[in-house]
Amino acid sequence: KVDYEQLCKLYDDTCRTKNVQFSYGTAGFRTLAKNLDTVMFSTGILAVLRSLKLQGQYVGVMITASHNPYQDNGVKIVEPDGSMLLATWEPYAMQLANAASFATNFEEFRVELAKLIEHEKIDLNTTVVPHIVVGRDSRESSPYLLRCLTSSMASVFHAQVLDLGCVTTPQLHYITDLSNRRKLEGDIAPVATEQDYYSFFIGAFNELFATYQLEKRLSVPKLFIDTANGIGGPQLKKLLASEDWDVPAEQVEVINDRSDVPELLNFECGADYVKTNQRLPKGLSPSSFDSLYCSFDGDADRVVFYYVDSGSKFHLLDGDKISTLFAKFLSKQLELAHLEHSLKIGVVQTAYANGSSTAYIKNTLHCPVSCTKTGVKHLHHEAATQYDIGIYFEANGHGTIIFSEKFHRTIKSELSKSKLNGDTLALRTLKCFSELINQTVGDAISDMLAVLVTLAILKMSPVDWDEEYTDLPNKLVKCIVPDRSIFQTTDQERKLLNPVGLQDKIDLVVAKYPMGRSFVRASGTEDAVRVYAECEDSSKLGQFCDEVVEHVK
Ligand code: NG1
Ligand code: ZN
Repeated sequence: KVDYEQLCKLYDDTCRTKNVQFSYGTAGFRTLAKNLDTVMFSTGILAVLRSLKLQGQYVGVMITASHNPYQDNGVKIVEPDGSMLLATWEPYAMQLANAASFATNFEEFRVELAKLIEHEKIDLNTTVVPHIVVGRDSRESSPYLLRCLTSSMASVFHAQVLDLGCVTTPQLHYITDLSNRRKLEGDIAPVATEQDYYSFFIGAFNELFATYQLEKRLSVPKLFIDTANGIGGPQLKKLLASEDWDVPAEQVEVINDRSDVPELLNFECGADYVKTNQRLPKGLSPSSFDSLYCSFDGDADRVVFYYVDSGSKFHLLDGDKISTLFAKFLSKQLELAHLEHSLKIGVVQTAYANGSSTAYIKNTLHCPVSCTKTGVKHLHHEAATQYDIGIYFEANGHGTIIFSEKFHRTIKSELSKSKLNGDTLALRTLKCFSELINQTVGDAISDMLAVLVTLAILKMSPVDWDEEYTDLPNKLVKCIVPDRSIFQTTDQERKLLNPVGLQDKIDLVVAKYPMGRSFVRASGTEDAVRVYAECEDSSKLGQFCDEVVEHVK
């Protein structure tokens, strides 16, 4: 029985931010932390309703604002299988937050809540116990926001709440999924832990080295990992401290790991900074030219790699480079296992992928490529529905690989035939590799391990990796306009429908530049329009981009 008296009290105590319009975007709710109390309160209730709707399965809730500055925070809901909140529930999240924000008293809020419960036919008088998993990144505001989020869960809705404390976003996704799988299998103590996460991924990593009888060393003398002074730092260190992790300690150095100093979060470091500015983060000077570097973002769901050549030139190995490396490696394994005709491998990109990467995948790797709209959920869906091995990455480093049910069935059955020939090595590689990947969501730690092991097996240096293809010079700029909602697109955001006539003008500009490509779309996360341009000649790129921007303004 729901205790509405208690809910009223919590509503009055918690919802201090009033008359602010909230929207649940691609990254959930995200704004200044001091304005999030009301949203946390309503999101906590929504997560419980989602769990009730799904017969009490674990629903995840993550408190994070990823690569945003330290003053921000945010929250998003995760489905029982570790994927993002079902699209049809996003409007509910918004309605409930705005109901709490604009209601003049609890009764008004309760009316809106009742409508939602009625609409989704949720039975609050059930014996089903809702289960919730919560996690937060390292932000200073998170413990308070966590209380706003969870206060009603047990006291009003009798939910069981598993608090993971500080974890990365992908850990929360992974643990939510694993807890449900165990619950489904009838495990009496289904709750998965952080420790499960470390042991599974290290296990798969070690097994791949063992499969190839490789000495357990990275293929580069040293790897520097910039953790953006976020939660990736302490979590990565737990992995490195684990008993089973036996890469020589001197090969790995974690930098920008001051998650205990709030203001340093994402400040002049991290994946977003490195990708946007195409330069080394704070705290790194190019000491050795044969080192490999990588940067996570603040909640460790993105990673980009880079190195510095002997002429001190910075080279970025971004999401496109990561997906092409995986595509090269996994296509080869499929061929070696003679499965290239029975299992379909493909790469999913957005319009922001460099044109050279797309050409390389099609023409050199002979692998299918799809393009979707920006936003991980679009890429994830395409990868999961179109391919048996669906590799997807946004250029900014967010991505993963999804292996289909058919993939697992096929590998298992082929392995059971236990042919003692060359196929077995490829089959074991494919199996272990699928276990090294966090298939619920892009994961900096898991993606990093997968890159390291791939480089080691292929005996590739960062330079070899980079030289597979050369990026076209490219530029991404933000343009502030009076109303970004008028910018409507088609063809996976590659063409504008509105404002009428603008696309024709852009096409005329593009035609002037060899290998030119440019597109314009409204950002989903910022009040701005983004203009992307790439062309063959780097000395003309600035002018090219400016010309498009002039038409947009
Ligand atoms: P918007 O603001 O819609 O361009 C940005 C990133 C996306 C994605 C989302 C979610 C670019 C150009 N856009 O989206 O790739 O990561 O944020 O955080 O990097
Ligand atoms: Zn992130």
